[in-house]
Amino acid sequence: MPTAGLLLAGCAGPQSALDPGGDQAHALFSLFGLMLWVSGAIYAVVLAGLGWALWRAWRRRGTDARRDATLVGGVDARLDRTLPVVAGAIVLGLTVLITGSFFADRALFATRAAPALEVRVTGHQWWWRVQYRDRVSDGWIETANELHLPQGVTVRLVLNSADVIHSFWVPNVAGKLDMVPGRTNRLDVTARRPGWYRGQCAEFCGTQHAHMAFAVKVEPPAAFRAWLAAQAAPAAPAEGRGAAAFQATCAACHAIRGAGAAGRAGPDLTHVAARRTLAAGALTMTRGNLQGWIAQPKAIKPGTSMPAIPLTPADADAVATYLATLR
Ligand code: HEC
Ligand SMILES: [Cu+2]
Repeated sequence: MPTAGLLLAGCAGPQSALDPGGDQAHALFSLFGLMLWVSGAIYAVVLAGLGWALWRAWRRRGTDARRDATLVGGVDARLDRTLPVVAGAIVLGLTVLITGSFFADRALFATRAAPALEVRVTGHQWWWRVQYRDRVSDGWIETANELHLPQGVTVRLVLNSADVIHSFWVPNVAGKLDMVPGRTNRLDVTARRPGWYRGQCAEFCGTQHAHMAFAVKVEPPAAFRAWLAAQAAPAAPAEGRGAAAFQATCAACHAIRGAGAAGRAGPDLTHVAARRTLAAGALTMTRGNLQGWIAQPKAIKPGTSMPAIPLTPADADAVATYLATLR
């Protein structure tokens, strides 16, 4: 069965609704299974009926021409008998599907109490602003393009858009939900299986839509708390050539908490080097890719709102070195 194995291999992986790692994804996966079996059974019955009719016609070819001719105009008594069976089968099939979809929907919106953790995710062309509610300060801890979820905890994602319609989708964890400008949508997710997953904008939002992804990490609550505490901490005080060049040319758009940079037009860079990917999943996070991105963002994401900033080679090098220390 190597072929079947190969085909099924496409179902697993970090971005697959057929490899559920959370409660909501499980509910959708079960519904998918139910629909597949019911439709598969209907398909098999219809094909069998067709085969049977063709076989009968073939067996009787030429013998019963007169009787068949009367059938064309009139209604055969047998049709009267089969019609209720067919109608009953359709009603039964639809009832099973509607019931399944009703319970899947209930499972998706099962949380009644406000979940323990609230995370704001805002879609931008073409990146994600991610903010965790800080219960100590009642403020928000900001990061970008990466979402961490504590395993087994229900998290409420509060979804918004800053420009056009985007859609939030981490297939292994939950179904997708649109992010609509001027409207707040809520998605409760309960991730169960630790690991790295991939989220993706699921609504065409402009030229770089395909480069609007994000990394998702599901981890045990203790590891999650440690990560969040690290994100909440400010960066080390900025000094040196790289930090100075950053202040002069990048701070208008980017924030680095603790280093006096508070721009809001682009992603928060306080702990940028701790992220797994760069520029919303377009590149892996390495010092070399940081430098490449800063030198020519539009070569990597044509149309991106991050401009190419003419820096001297020494400054470009120093800025990349500085950003790579922001862990
Ligand atoms: C006009 C505003 C603007 C300026 C100035 C600007 N950026 Fe950006 N930057 C952005 C935007 C917007 C993005 C998101 C782009 C995307 O992913 O499509 C971004 C993305 C980034 C990222 C990727 C962040 C991540 O989460 O992956 C880095 C790193 C970065 N910029 C560094 C810099 C540096 C260094 C400078 C100065 C040399 C700079 N930027 C100047 C707007 C700006
Ligand atoms: Cu999009």
